[in-house]
Amino acid sequence: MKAFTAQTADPDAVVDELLHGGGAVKISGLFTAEQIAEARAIIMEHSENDANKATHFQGAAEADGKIALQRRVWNLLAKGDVFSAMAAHPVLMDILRKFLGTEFIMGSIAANRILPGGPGQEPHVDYPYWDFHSPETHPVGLNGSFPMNAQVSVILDPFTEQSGATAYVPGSQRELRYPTEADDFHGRAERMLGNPGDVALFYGVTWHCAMPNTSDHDRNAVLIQYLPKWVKPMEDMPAALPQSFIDRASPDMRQLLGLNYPYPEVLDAAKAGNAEGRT
Ligand SMILES: O=C(O)CCC(=O)C(=O)O
Ligand SMILES: [Fe+2]
Repeated sequence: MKAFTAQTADPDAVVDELLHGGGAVKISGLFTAEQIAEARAIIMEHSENDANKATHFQGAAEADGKIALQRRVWNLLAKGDVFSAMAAHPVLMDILRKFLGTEFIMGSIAANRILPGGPGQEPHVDYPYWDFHSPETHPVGLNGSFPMNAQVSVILDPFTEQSGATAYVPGSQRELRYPTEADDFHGRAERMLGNPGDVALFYGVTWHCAMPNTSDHDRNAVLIQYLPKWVKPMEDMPAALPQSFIDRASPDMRQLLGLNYPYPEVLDAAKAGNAEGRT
């Protein structure tokens, strides 16, 4: 992964690397050690008591009775203000405005905790392409030439080969499809290695997956999905958050929650008058 810092993460350079380069970059220096420790503690506590949640790309783990070794914590915005600070970090907002359009939204913010012994995931692409194993359910000619997804992983524990750092195939985002046996995903994959506080930012069309955790420690990350304003988000965040959160949300957070773009709307009941057009 090309590596940037909070100071060097030029939006044009990052966007070029996501679309036309490896498909993933590392950015360090965005978060303090205190923020990382707080986020990790909240996730460990929630996932300790509430292990049984919806998850993805874990079919083999479910069949093997190992699904509880990869735990999700959903709806993180409601579980600590530190997660709002992560989602709306100004360096990320600047890059994502270039990549997904100035009015981009957030589709999900969740934790992925892989316990020691956790088996990892199957190689995949992310929402809204995640069911592209059935391409006929998508429009004819759909490809990855413009982005409808960006993924941020905020790394909370050492991401090493042993702990199950995300594997990905650099350059695979240039052709939207699921990898086949002949693509030799595991032979060609590199790893998103990093230290607590680092961010891996990638284009979700890049083939990737969480890998088995053979270390002796938990491997936690905050996974944030960003989308253009008009893609249906994966989590219904406004419905899952208390009204008090929405009432005090910053302008950037309101944008991320999709509140600036009101469709679908009951237009029969909407304010009368011209609502769109250049003049
Ligand atoms: O946690 C990871 O390493 C990757 C998770 C992921 O790709 C997913 O859940 O879609
Ligand atoms: Fe993924």
